[in-house]
Amino acid sequence: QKMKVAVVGATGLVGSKMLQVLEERNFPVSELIPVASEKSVGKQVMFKGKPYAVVGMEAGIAAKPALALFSAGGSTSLEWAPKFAAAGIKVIDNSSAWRMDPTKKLVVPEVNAAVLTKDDFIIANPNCSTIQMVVALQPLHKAFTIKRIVVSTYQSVTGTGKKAVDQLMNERKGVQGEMAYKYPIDLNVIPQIDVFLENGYTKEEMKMVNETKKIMQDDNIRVTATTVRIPVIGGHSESVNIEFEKEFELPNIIDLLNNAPGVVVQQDDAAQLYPMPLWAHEKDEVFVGRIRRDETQPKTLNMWVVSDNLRKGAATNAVQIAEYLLANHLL
Ligand code: 2RA
Repeated sequence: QKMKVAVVGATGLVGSKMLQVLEERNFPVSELIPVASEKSVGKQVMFKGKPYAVVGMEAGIAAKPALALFSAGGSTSLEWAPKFAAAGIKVIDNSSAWRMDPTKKLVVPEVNAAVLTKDDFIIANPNCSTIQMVVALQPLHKAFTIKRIVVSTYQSVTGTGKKAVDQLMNERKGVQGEMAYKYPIDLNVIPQIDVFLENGYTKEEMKMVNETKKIMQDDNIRVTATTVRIPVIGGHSESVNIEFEKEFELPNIIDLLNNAPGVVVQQDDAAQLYPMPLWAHEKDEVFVGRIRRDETQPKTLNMWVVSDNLRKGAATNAVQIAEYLLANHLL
């Protein structure tokens, strides 16, 4: 049955990607309610070939959608997600506001959709760099029990938003425009994503540490992360080193990944085949390659994981959660 769906933050990079994915996956939308901050009210967004006027938060609630997909920042979500939920509207939120709240579910459908119940009215979409990693790790954790993860990321500027893409494109053209970052990003890498914390890690790094344990439902998994911004737009890449409790055989690892939901293995050294953002852009899968034993210690594996951070890292994962709710009569 079709339903009214609100997209809160409809004019942002993730918001517009959610519109695109809702349309591509033919989610049963009877009417779209694009919601944004006052400054965007009145703007128009296109959905299924029809223009829709952007409305404010109150009007978004008054329209009584069944579902609201949020990508409007943490403070807006903290203030408005509870108001949408109180009106009986199911919220799937892309911000970090609710992810580590013990009363809220943090969901990657391929990993832990089963935690969802009819009582969940604010559901958190994990951080993009966490989503792609746990999709690849889940089948391996089930088979060999992960002890420790060392991950370094190479993250697309689209993760920051439109201003960062504009900064990169301006720099490539030799144009001085508004800066999204403290430093130039073209011909550079910036080893800082989000703010620094007391322990010397950034918020982005601690998101990977904490969210991974919650999604995979195993506090024994030790994670250490270094997250880096690079001048790329197609998606996030990650170098992942995993130490398991149990010994593995490489062909078994590759077989498990080949059969894992949402994963595509790209592994053929002779053909120089491996995942790249160039190929992952605008796709929904998590691409895994460079799969090889860490020869410095037993029960340890290296692999390379690439995915489009605006899609599986955000919009597609959120819509897949909505599809799961619908299929299981939770919406
Ligand atoms: C980033 N993962 O890439 C964060 C938020 N999208 O900036």
